[in-house]
Amino acid sequence: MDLNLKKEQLLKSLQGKLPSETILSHQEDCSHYGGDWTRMTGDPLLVFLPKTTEQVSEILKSCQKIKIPVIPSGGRTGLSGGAVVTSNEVVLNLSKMNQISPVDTLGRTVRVQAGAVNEDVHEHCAKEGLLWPIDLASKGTCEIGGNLATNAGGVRVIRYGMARKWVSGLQIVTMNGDIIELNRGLEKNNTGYDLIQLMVGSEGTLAVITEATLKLVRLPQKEKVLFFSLPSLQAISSFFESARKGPFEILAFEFFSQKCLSAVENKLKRKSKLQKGAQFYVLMEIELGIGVEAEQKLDDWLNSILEKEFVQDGLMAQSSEEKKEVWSLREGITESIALTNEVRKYDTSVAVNKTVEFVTEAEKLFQSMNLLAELYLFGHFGDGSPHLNVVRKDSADHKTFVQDCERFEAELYPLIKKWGGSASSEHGVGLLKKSWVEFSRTPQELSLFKAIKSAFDPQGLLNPGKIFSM
Ligand code: 2HG
Ligand code: ZN
Repeated sequence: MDLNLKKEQLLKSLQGKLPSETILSHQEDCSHYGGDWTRMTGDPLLVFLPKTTEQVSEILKSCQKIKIPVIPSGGRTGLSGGAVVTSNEVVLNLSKMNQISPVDTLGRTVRVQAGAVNEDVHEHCAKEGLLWPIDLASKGTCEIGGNLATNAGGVRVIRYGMARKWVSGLQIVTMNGDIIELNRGLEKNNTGYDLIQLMVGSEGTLAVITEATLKLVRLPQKEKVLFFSLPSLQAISSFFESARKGPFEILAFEFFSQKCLSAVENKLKRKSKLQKGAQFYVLMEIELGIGVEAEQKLDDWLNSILEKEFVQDGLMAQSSEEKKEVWSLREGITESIALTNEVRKYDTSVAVNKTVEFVTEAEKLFQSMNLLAELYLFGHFGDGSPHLNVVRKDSADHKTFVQDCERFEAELYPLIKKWGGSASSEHGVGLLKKSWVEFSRTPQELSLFKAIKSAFDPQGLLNPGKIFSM
């Protein structure tokens, strides 16, 4: 059926069921919702901005009846193209569903709508001394629905794990319009399959998440932010080994190369406060016990560390301003690199104790290929989750850059497989990592994926073509 005809039919079928402000139909309004942070974009047939779960249900029901595919989306900060429109699908954007209920301090949970912004949830819970532990560089824009649909990671995975650990209830709407409550916020419920865990990481291909009950922890009582320069990856590893045994709990252990730091410094027009630079940097955030004794133990540990040859220089942020300053050096990397030139991202993961060997081999591979591109290394060292960003050199045109990246990834993914790693540690598969899923998943797993997809969405209308093709 002709697209315009389908559009008319859909609007007719929803007449009287949705307030007019929840529907965008002009191309200029719609195109804003066609893409995400990958810069890939498409033209949506229509965009829906529902305010209630019932409206989501009506939209999905009508789309199923008329056989119109739907792309669910939220803050659209994804880096794998999971929320990108590819063939004039309808966009169902949940950003207007952003209510946050009062915190349940006894149960240590909070119920939120899918469009609640991650940072707003943090601020809301902090007033009760509580924390939803998923903290990522895009926190000011990304939304809880997307955090759960992609099983977001971020900078505190080393301490708390991924998003899937921090949810005890989900409200979902399936493609046929059914509204289903999963697990009702129970801490314990051993009655068969865990459908919440199936939803988390399904990237909007099985159902649309409309509400979530999030599990909370106490806010860390005494956080310290430390920043070090180190001469090599091996040095980071030795340092990490010592930090693991240190008199504190590690909340974040992030690394980045000198190239990344220079890009951020150029963007921020400010230098890091370390006296001595080096090939690599580590940002470590820790939680310290209460009392003078804990401070003394930290000082002793720091003095012993600064004597070791693997640390070039180090500092501890002395105020909340300084903490923010140090964090901005790490959190600003993605945006700063994007300003330098065209970028391809490789969101890799290997076992934590294999990180150095893997990154060293990947770096060697990159150098041996003499590409007209530069490699920026950074990421979540403490989780075995290094981000490899390949950036075009000015001397290469777009076409050469794409060919170079294709040559590189044809060897990088087998390397990831060799190390038993994953083609996507935390950004999801979306469109960009689709052809590499088989390097991390077996044919048996992929055929189960397809069977599960068919059970939820037999006509294949929900976020079609994402993660895998049917
Ligand atoms: C981060 O760790 C994000 O800052 C983005 O996952 C990583 O830009 C990237 O490759
Ligand atoms: Zn990351």
